Amino acid sequence: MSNEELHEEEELDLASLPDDELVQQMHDDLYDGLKEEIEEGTHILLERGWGPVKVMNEALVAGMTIVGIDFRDGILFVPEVLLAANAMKGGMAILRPLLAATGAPPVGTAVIGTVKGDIHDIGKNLVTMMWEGAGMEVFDLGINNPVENYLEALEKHKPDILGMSALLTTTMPYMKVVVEELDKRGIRDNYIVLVGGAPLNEEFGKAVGADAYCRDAAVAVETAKELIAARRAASVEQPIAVAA
Ligand code: B1M
Repeated sequence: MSNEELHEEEELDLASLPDDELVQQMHDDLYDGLKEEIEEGTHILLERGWGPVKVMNEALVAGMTIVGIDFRDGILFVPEVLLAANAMKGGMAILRPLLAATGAPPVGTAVIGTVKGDIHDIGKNLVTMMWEGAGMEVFDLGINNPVENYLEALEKHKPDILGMSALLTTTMPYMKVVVEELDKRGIRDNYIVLVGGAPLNEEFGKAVGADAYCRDAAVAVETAKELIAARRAASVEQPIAVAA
Protein backbone atom coordinates (compact mmCIF):
# COMPACT_ATOMS: atom_id res chain seq x y z
CA MET A 1 0.00 0.00 0.00
CA SER A 2 1.41 3.43 -0.92
CA ASN A 3 1.89 6.12 1.72
CA GLU A 4 -0.88 8.12 0.07
CA GLU A 5 -3.34 5.21 0.28
CA LEU A 6 -2.33 4.57 3.86
CA HIS A 7 -2.87 8.25 4.67
CA GLU A 8 -6.30 8.28 2.99
CA GLU A 9 -7.35 5.15 4.86
CA GLU A 10 -6.21 6.69 8.15
CA GLU A 11 -7.92 10.03 7.49
CA LEU A 12 -10.37 10.81 10.24
CA ASP A 13 -13.79 12.29 9.79
CA LEU A 14 -13.53 15.01 12.44
CA ALA A 15 -17.25 15.75 12.27
CA SER A 16 -18.06 12.19 13.39
CA LEU A 17 -16.22 12.60 16.72
CA PRO A 18 -18.00 13.58 19.93
CA ASP A 19 -16.82 16.89 21.46
CA ASP A 20 -14.29 15.49 23.91
CA GLU A 21 -12.63 13.26 21.31
CA LEU A 22 -12.62 16.06 18.75
CA VAL A 23 -10.86 18.38 21.22
CA GLN A 24 -8.33 15.64 22.01
CA GLN A 25 -7.81 15.11 18.26
CA MET A 26 -7.28 18.87 17.80
CA HIS A 27 -4.58 18.82 20.49
CA ASP A 28 -2.87 16.03 18.52
CA ASP A 29 -3.34 17.89 15.22
CA LEU A 30 -1.88 21.07 16.70
CA TYR A 31 1.07 19.08 17.94
CA ASP A 32 1.52 17.75 14.39
CA GLY A 33 1.11 21.22 12.84
CA LEU A 34 -1.95 20.29 10.76
CA LYS A 35 -3.44 23.68 9.95
CA GLU A 36 -6.35 22.53 7.76
CA GLU A 37 -7.51 20.05 10.41
CA ILE A 38 -7.34 22.74 13.08
CA GLU A 39 -9.41 25.08 10.94
CA GLU A 40 -11.96 22.32 10.28
CA GLY A 41 -12.13 21.37 13.97
CA THR A 42 -12.60 25.01 14.93
CA HIS A 43 -15.53 25.35 12.48
CA ILE A 44 -17.13 22.13 13.74
CA LEU A 45 -17.01 23.21 17.40
CA LEU A 46 -18.47 26.61 16.52
CA GLU A 47 -21.24 24.93 14.50
CA ARG A 48 -22.00 22.77 17.54
CA GLY A 49 -22.65 25.91 19.53
CA TRP A 50 -19.33 26.30 21.33
CA GLY A 51 -18.48 29.93 22.10
CA PRO A 52 -15.24 31.31 20.63
CA VAL A 53 -13.63 31.74 24.07
CA LYS A 54 -14.29 28.09 24.93
CA VAL A 55 -12.92 26.91 21.56
CA MET A 56 -9.84 29.09 22.02
CA ASN A 57 -9.12 27.96 25.58
CA GLU A 58 -10.04 24.28 25.46
CA ALA A 59 -9.10 23.30 21.90
CA LEU A 60 -6.33 25.71 20.88
CA VAL A 61 -4.59 27.24 23.91
CA ALA A 62 -4.63 23.92 25.81
CA GLY A 63 -3.10 22.22 22.77
CA MET A 64 -0.41 24.87 22.40
CA THR A 65 0.39 24.55 26.10
CA ILE A 66 1.39 20.93 25.46
CA VAL A 67 3.55 22.07 22.52
CA GLY A 68 5.17 24.74 24.73
CA ILE A 69 5.98 22.22 27.46
CA ASP A 70 7.54 19.74 25.02
CA PHE A 71 9.54 22.55 23.36
CA ARG A 72 10.84 23.64 26.75
CA ASP A 73 11.77 20.04 27.58
CA GLY A 74 13.64 19.51 24.31
CA ILE A 75 11.10 17.00 22.93
CA LEU A 76 10.00 19.33 20.12
CA PHE A 77 12.29 21.61 18.11
CA VAL A 78 11.95 24.93 16.31
CA PRO A 79 10.57 23.61 12.96
CA GLU A 80 7.83 21.59 14.69
CA VAL A 81 6.90 24.50 16.94
CA LEU A 82 6.69 26.85 13.95
CA LEU A 83 4.31 24.40 12.24
CA ALA A 84 2.20 24.07 15.39
CA ALA A 85 2.10 27.84 15.79
CA ASN A 86 1.05 28.19 12.15
CA ALA A 87 -1.79 25.68 12.68
CA MET A 88 -2.81 27.61 15.79
CA LYS A 89 -2.88 30.81 13.76
CA GLY A 90 -5.33 29.15 11.33
CA GLY A 91 -7.75 28.48 14.17
CA MET A 92 -7.21 31.90 15.74
CA ALA A 93 -7.91 33.64 12.41
CA ILE A 94 -11.39 32.07 12.45
CA LEU A 95 -11.99 32.97 16.10
CA ARG A 96 -10.52 36.49 16.15
CA PRO A 97 -13.53 38.35 14.63
CA LEU A 98 -15.89 36.37 16.86
CA LEU A 99 -13.80 37.12 19.94
CA ALA A 100 -13.75 40.81 19.05
CA ALA A 101 -17.56 40.74 18.76
CA THR A 102 -17.94 39.22 22.25
CA GLY A 103 -15.71 41.94 23.67
CA ALA A 104 -13.68 39.29 25.55
CA PRO A 105 -10.47 40.99 26.64
CA PRO A 106 -7.20 39.40 25.43
CA VAL A 107 -5.03 37.72 28.08
CA GLY A 108 -2.73 40.69 27.62
CA THR A 109 -1.10 42.83 24.96
CA ALA A 110 2.50 43.14 23.88
CA VAL A 111 4.74 45.11 21.58
CA ILE A 112 7.80 43.18 20.43
CA GLY A 113 10.69 43.91 18.08
CA THR A 114 14.30 43.05 17.32
CA VAL A 115 16.62 45.88 18.32
CA LYS A 116 18.46 48.36 16.11
CA GLY A 117 21.26 46.88 13.99
CA ASP A 118 19.91 43.34 14.25
CA ILE A 119 17.98 41.52 11.55
CA HIS A 120 17.50 38.13 13.22
CA ASP A 121 13.80 37.45 13.61
CA ILE A 122 13.16 33.70 13.79
CA GLY A 123 13.20 33.57 17.60
CA LYS A 124 11.15 36.76 17.91
CA ASN A 125 8.57 35.39 15.46
CA LEU A 126 8.35 32.23 17.50
CA VAL A 127 7.74 34.24 20.68
CA THR A 128 5.09 36.29 18.84
CA MET A 129 3.30 33.17 17.66
CA MET A 130 3.46 31.51 21.06
CA TRP A 131 2.15 34.66 22.73
CA GLU A 132 -0.69 34.82 20.20
CA GLY A 133 -1.27 31.14 20.81
CA ALA A 134 -1.65 31.91 24.50
CA GLY A 135 -4.42 34.40 23.67
CA MET A 136 -2.37 37.58 23.74
CA GLU A 137 -2.64 40.43 21.27
CA VAL A 138 0.80 41.12 19.85
CA PHE A 139 2.09 44.05 17.82
CA ASP A 140 5.25 42.92 16.04
CA LEU A 141 7.56 45.74 14.99
CA GLY A 142 9.84 43.47 12.98
CA ILE A 143 13.62 43.93 12.90
CA ASN A 144 16.20 46.70 13.28
CA ASN A 145 14.18 48.93 15.58
CA PRO A 146 15.57 52.20 16.90
CA VAL A 147 14.22 53.44 20.22
CA GLU A 148 11.77 55.77 18.42
CA ASN A 149 9.91 52.77 16.96
CA TYR A 150 9.39 51.26 20.40
CA LEU A 151 8.25 54.59 21.86
CA GLU A 152 5.79 55.17 19.05
CA ALA A 153 4.32 51.65 19.37
CA LEU A 154 4.05 51.91 23.17
CA GLU A 155 2.23 55.20 22.86
CA LYS A 156 -0.09 53.83 20.19
CA HIS A 157 -0.93 50.39 21.62
CA LYS A 158 -0.42 50.93 25.36
CA PRO A 159 0.55 47.26 25.86
CA ASP A 160 1.19 45.37 29.08
CA ILE A 161 4.52 44.16 27.75
CA LEU A 162 7.46 45.52 25.83
CA GLY A 163 9.49 42.62 24.39
CA MET A 164 12.91 43.03 22.81
CA SER A 165 15.02 40.48 20.97
CA ALA A 166 18.74 40.54 20.07
CA LEU A 167 20.96 37.83 18.64
CA LEU A 168 24.25 39.68 18.38
CA THR A 169 26.61 40.61 21.18
CA THR A 170 27.03 43.95 19.39
CA THR A 171 23.29 44.74 19.37
CA MET A 172 22.17 43.42 22.76
CA PRO A 173 23.44 46.53 24.65
CA TYR A 174 20.86 48.56 22.71
CA MET A 175 18.18 47.16 25.02
CA LYS A 176 19.65 49.32 27.76
CA VAL A 177 19.32 52.39 25.52
CA VAL A 178 15.60 51.68 25.17
CA VAL A 179 15.02 51.06 28.89
CA GLU A 180 16.98 54.21 29.82
CA GLU A 181 14.89 56.25 27.40
CA LEU A 182 11.71 54.92 29.03
CA ASP A 183 13.18 55.84 32.40
CA LYS A 184 14.09 59.32 31.23
CA ARG A 185 10.51 59.87 30.08
CA GLY A 186 9.09 58.55 33.38
CA ILE A 187 7.19 55.73 31.67
CA ARG A 188 9.41 52.76 32.49
CA ASP A 189 7.04 51.37 35.12
CA ASN A 190 4.06 51.52 32.78
CA TYR A 191 5.32 48.38 31.06
CA ILE A 192 6.62 44.93 31.81
CA VAL A 193 9.92 44.76 29.93
CA LEU A 194 10.94 41.27 28.77
CA VAL A 195 14.10 40.52 26.83
CA GLY A 196 15.39 37.47 24.99
CA GLY A 197 17.86 36.17 22.44
CA ALA A 198 20.58 33.52 22.34
CA PRO A 199 23.51 35.60 23.69
CA LEU A 200 21.55 37.03 26.65
CA ASN A 201 21.25 35.63 30.15
CA GLU A 202 19.53 36.37 33.42
CA GLU A 203 22.29 38.66 34.61
CA PHE A 204 22.23 40.69 31.40
CA GLY A 205 18.46 41.07 31.69
CA LYS A 206 18.91 42.58 35.16
CA ALA A 207 21.78 44.79 33.99
CA VAL A 208 19.68 46.42 31.25
CA GLY A 209 16.81 47.00 33.67
CA ALA A 210 14.36 44.45 32.22
CA ASP A 211 11.75 42.78 34.41
CA ALA A 212 12.80 39.37 33.15
CA TYR A 213 15.00 37.52 30.69
CA CYS A 214 13.21 34.76 28.75
CA ARG A 215 15.37 31.82 27.76
CA ASP A 216 12.93 30.62 25.09
CA ALA A 217 9.43 31.12 23.71
CA ALA A 218 7.82 28.78 26.23
CA VAL A 219 9.40 30.72 29.10
CA ALA A 220 8.27 33.95 27.40
CA VAL A 221 4.66 32.70 27.57
CA GLU A 222 4.91 31.60 31.22
CA THR A 223 6.66 34.83 32.25
CA ALA A 224 4.21 37.05 30.37
CA LYS A 225 1.18 35.35 31.94
CA GLU A 226 2.72 35.46 35.42
CA LEU A 227 3.79 39.10 35.32
CA ILE A 228 0.57 40.33 33.70
CA ALA A 229 -1.47 38.52 36.37
CA ALA A 230 0.72 40.00 39.14
CA ARG A 231 0.42 43.47 37.64
CA ARG A 232 -3.38 43.24 37.35
CA ALA A 233 -3.66 41.94 40.92
CA ALA A 234 -1.49 44.83 42.16
CA SER A 235 -3.59 47.41 40.31
CA VAL A 236 -6.77 46.03 41.95
CA GLU A 237 -5.15 46.23 45.40
CA GLN A 238 -3.81 49.73 44.81
CA PRO A 239 -6.16 51.61 42.51
CA ILE A 240 -4.39 54.36 40.60
CA ALA A 241 -5.17 57.75 42.16
CA VAL A 242 -7.31 59.95 39.97
CA ALA A 243 -6.64 63.66 40.13
CA ALA A 244 -9.59 65.65 41.54
CO1 B1M B 1 23.31 35.22 12.29
N1 B1M B 1 24.51 35.12 13.82
N2 B1M B 1 24.33 36.73 11.58
N3 B1M B 1 22.10 35.12 10.78
N4 B1M B 1 22.68 33.61 13.01
C1 B1M B 1 24.18 34.16 14.85
C2 B1M B 1 23.33 34.79 15.94
C3 B1M B 1 25.62 33.75 15.38
C4 B1M B 1 25.66 33.23 16.82
C5 B1M B 1 26.21 32.71 14.39
C6 B1M B 1 27.65 32.31 14.75
O1 B1M B 1 28.56 33.02 14.45
N5 B1M B 1 27.81 31.18 15.40
C7 B1M B 1 26.42 35.07 15.16
C8 B1M B 1 26.44 36.04 16.34
C9 B1M B 1 27.77 36.07 17.04
C10 B1M B 1 27.78 37.05 18.15
O2 B1M B 1 27.20 38.09 18.14
N6 B1M B 1 28.49 36.68 19.18
C11 B1M B 1 25.72 35.63 13.94
C12 B1M B 1 26.29 36.57 13.07
C13 B1M B 1 27.73 36.98 13.36
C14 B1M B 1 25.59 37.13 11.97
C15 B1M B 1 26.09 38.18 10.98
C16 B1M B 1 26.91 39.33 11.57
C17 B1M B 1 26.87 37.40 9.92
C18 B1M B 1 27.54 38.28 8.86
O3 B1M B 1 26.89 38.91 8.10
N7 B1M B 1 28.86 38.27 8.95
C19 B1M B 1 24.77 38.67 10.35
C20 B1M B 1 24.20 39.84 11.18
C21 B1M B 1 23.14 40.57 10.47
C22 B1M B 1 22.49 41.56 11.40
O4 B1M B 1 21.68 41.17 12.21
N8 B1M B 1 22.85 42.81 11.29
C23 B1M B 1 23.90 37.47 10.51
C24 B1M B 1 22.87 37.15 9.64
C25 B1M B 1 22.08 36.03 9.74
C26 B1M B 1 21.07 35.61 8.69
C27 B1M B 1 20.35 36.76 8.01
C28 B1M B 1 21.79 34.80 7.65
C29 B1M B 1 20.15 34.63 9.51
C30 B1M B 1 18.94 35.32 10.17
C31 B1M B 1 17.64 35.04 9.45
C32 B1M B 1 16.48 35.51 10.25
O5 B1M B 1 16.46 35.62 11.46
N9 B1M B 1 15.43 35.82 9.50
C33 B1M B 1 21.08 34.21 10.65
C34 B1M B 1 20.88 33.08 11.46
C35 B1M B 1 19.74 32.16 11.06
C36 B1M B 1 21.69 32.80 12.58
C37 B1M B 1 21.70 31.55 13.48
C38 B1M B 1 22.31 30.44 12.65
C39 B1M B 1 20.35 31.06 13.99
C40 B1M B 1 19.54 32.09 14.76
C41 B1M B 1 18.16 31.55 14.99
O6 B1M B 1 17.24 31.88 14.28
N10 B1M B 1 18.01 30.62 15.95
C42 B1M B 1 22.60 32.02 14.70
C43 B1M B 1 23.44 30.91 15.28
C44 B1M B 1 22.70 30.17 16.37
O7 B1M B 1 22.02 30.79 17.20
N11 B1M B 1 22.84 28.90 16.38
C45 B1M B 1 23.27 33.22 14.16
C46 B1M B 1 16.74 29.91 16.22
C47 B1M B 1 15.86 30.77 17.13
C48 B1M B 1 14.54 30.05 17.39
O8 B1M B 1 16.52 30.92 18.37
O9 B1M B 1 16.78 33.39 18.03
O10 B1M B 1 17.81 32.23 20.04
P1 B1M B 1 16.74 32.35 19.05
O11 B1M B 1 15.35 32.58 19.81
C49 B1M B 1 14.94 31.82 20.94
C50 B1M B 1 15.41 32.40 22.28
O12 B1M B 1 16.63 33.08 22.19
C51 B1M B 1 14.25 33.25 22.74
O13 B1M B 1 13.13 32.51 22.26
C52 B1M B 1 13.42 32.00 20.97
C53 B1M B 1 12.63 30.74 20.77
O14 B1M B 1 12.85 29.79 21.75
N12 B1M B 1 14.09 34.62 22.28
C54 B1M B 1 13.29 35.50 22.93
C55 B1M B 1 14.57 35.26 21.19
N13 B1M B 1 14.12 36.51 21.13
C56 B1M B 1 13.32 36.69 22.19
C57 B1M B 1 12.60 37.81 22.61
C58 B1M B 1 11.85 37.71 23.77
C59 B1M B 1 11.82 36.52 24.51
C60 B1M B 1 12.54 35.39 24.10
O15 B1M B 1 11.19 38.82 24.12
C61 B1M B 1 10.44 38.80 25.23
